Amino acid sequence: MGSVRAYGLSCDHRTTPLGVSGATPRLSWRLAGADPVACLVEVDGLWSSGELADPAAIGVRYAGPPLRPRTRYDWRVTLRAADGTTSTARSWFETGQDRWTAAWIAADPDAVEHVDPPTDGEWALRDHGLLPCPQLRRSFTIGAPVTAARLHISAKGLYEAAINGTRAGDAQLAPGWTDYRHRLQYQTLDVTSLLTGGENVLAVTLADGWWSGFAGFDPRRPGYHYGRFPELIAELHLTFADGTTRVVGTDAAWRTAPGHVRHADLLKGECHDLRSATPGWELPGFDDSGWRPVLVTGHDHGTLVPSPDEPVRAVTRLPAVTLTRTGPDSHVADFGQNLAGRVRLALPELPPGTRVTIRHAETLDAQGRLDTANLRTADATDTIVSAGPATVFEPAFTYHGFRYAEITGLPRPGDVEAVVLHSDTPWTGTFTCSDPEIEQLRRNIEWGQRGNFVSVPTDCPQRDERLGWLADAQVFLPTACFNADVAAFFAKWLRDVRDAQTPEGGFPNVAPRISGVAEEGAPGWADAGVIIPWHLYRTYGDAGFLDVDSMAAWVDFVHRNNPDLIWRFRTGPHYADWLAPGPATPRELLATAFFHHSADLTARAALVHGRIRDAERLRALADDIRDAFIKTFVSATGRLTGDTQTGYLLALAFGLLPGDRIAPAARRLAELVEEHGPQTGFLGVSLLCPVLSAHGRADLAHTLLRRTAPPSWLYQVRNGATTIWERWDGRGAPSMNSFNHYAFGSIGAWLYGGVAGIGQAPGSVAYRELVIRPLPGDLTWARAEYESARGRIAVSWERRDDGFHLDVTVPPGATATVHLPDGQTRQVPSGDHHFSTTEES
Ligand code: RAM
Repeated sequence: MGSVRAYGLSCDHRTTPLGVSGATPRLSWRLAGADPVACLVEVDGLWSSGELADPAAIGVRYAGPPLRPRTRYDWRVTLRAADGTTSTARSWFETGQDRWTAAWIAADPDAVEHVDPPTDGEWALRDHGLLPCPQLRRSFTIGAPVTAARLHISAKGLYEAAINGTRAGDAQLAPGWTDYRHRLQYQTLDVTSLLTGGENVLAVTLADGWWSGFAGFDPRRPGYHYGRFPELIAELHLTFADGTTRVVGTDAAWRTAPGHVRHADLLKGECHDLRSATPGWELPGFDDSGWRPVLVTGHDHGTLVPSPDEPVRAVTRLPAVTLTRTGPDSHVADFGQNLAGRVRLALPELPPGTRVTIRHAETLDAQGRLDTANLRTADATDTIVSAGPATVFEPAFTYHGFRYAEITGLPRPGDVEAVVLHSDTPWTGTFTCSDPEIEQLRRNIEWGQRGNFVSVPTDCPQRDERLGWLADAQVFLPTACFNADVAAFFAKWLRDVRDAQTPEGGFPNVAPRISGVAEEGAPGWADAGVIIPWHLYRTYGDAGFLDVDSMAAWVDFVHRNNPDLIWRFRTGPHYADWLAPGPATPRELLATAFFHHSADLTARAALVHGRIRDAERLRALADDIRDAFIKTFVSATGRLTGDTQTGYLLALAFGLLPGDRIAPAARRLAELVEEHGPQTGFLGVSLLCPVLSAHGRADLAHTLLRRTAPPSWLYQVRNGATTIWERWDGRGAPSMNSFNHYAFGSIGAWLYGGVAGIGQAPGSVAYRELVIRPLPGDLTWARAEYESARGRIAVSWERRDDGFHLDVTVPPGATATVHLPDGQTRQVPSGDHHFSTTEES
């Protein structure tokens, strides 16, 4: 008994979003307190859900009359508890633009001159064809009080906008990366407080970004993936006190000139020459008569969509832990943490023209110098040329993956900080335990997530790659979902994945699609187009993640090309079990296991949407694939062709084995693990500990977790890792040896789900039916807290002399089956529960 309360209200998985699109946004909330007995959702003055059939629901789709564009809607959720008390929680969302009128504008790239001749490296990057970043400005006059102002803005490239000299919004690397041929995101910003009476100035700097800069590793094609130069579109919608409105949009009246940002590129780095600055250009009163008119490049608005995710933000800053002199005017800063972001550097007063260079690296060589061999062609070099006065330098349109930075050109650097950038997904999980090395491993995993969730889930943040590889994301997703609320982040990226789906139904290897990467998806990579939506649905309870047509198109594509149900053809570049240190898992076995898994999950997804006929067809297909798998790869005694760890892991995890061969296969897996340690690559690794523990070998899973010899997780920790390495042992050709690649960090989910024991029953979504099964191994205590889609889940256990003690918090509307280490099972309702047992079995 007691009151109940909704909190964490969100619309389409974001808190108070501006720019919601679609006719039926999803409204959701978390629950605290007692179980609700009634629930009502109202969008003020427009729609009431009526009492929901499920009083403990945590989300509902708006189903009222059409929403108007650019309008704020207040909404609330009212809950009643069994004791009759009610509570109401309120939030709002604002709808996006419906009809753009503004023009696309740009600085004419052919009119941009390099005013300074190249010197010894100052413009070294000119060789790459990088041009100065255009500044664009528009002055306008406001005669009456403004009550609301919204800036809708996007760029082909990157933009940073200011109104009257104050930055509009706090997004970095906006508008973010999508396949710009299909979709270009715009942001909507509340800029009411930035406007004044009289003259106002909207000022924007553009950079190449993913649009026309270097991205990925295609050596044949330096940049220009989507276009040749950056362009801007913006509409400032002003509402005046008398109810009238006015739009100031991008048009031919804008003026442009290059400024102090001489080039900016995601991979190459950024150069500021402060001698070329145009002071006051963002403010009223600036004389822009010497600036050029902009080029109007078009009026195409067809690809513009509101941003559905949290932007990349400069989330935190880390001061240099040490600053070591390496030469008369050079120093190496160590930030103590491998991260993605950039260096912010205080510069003293200097002779004008003094050039200061910042290079970045993940590691140092034996002499304490930067080791940049693994960056490949990513120069990751930022340059500042002083105009004289002291200043603070921070690049705006690039980011690097680094722990160390070498600063050259200063006898003594001022304050040096690393600015950490990532998609600002709200953190939801914490895990601590009695082994400090495992805690360090968990921090490394979390930092891997920070460094690689930068607009898209990337493989790595440092070298000339940083692509949205599907398998990396797929295996890491369960970990990511515990660490943070990644619903909006992945809702956005799944659109990139679907944009990249071929007319034949094929999912890609990377999304957004980009030249230089084999387009046809490999087993385990392309299947992420099915696996990820399914896991998001189960985690967040939003069936909107399940695009059954897209998922089924993938399964049917593989089927069409492999009618005998063994996936041999159209396997793309077949990356197999990428970077597995052990014997190779037979490719057809691995591929067919994923074929089955995709068919199986798509059948379930069809059922969720009530598409019974599709579900039955896909279920029958999944069953047939399983039969073919068994016939082709499974011996009568449960041996698999190839006899590899990943083979057994896939077969056991995806339910591919007949009942009588499950135990022998699990035993064989355990033997292989005991004998060799982990031998999996990217596809097998996320399943290792979960599958071992699901088959009675939690002890062995713990042994793996705490193993320190290579290959192992703690080998990395013992060798000073602060993120997860691309290779188990961190050794390999430098061109393929990233120190911030999260795939092997997929063990993170097992810390929450295995060691702490937070799980859900097979048919449960959004943690409605919790299964709490702590696996203590030989740890003495562990604690996990998880802000799930339903509400707070917490598990804390401790071994003491008098036995095993467990505290569990079950969110409202949920139940839990608690498995104690002594073999006992308890069923409990929502609330806080304590269990003690004297012995363990
Ligand atoms: C590598 C990427 C990625 C992996 C693919 C197959 O270059 O770094 O992690 O998924 O190749």
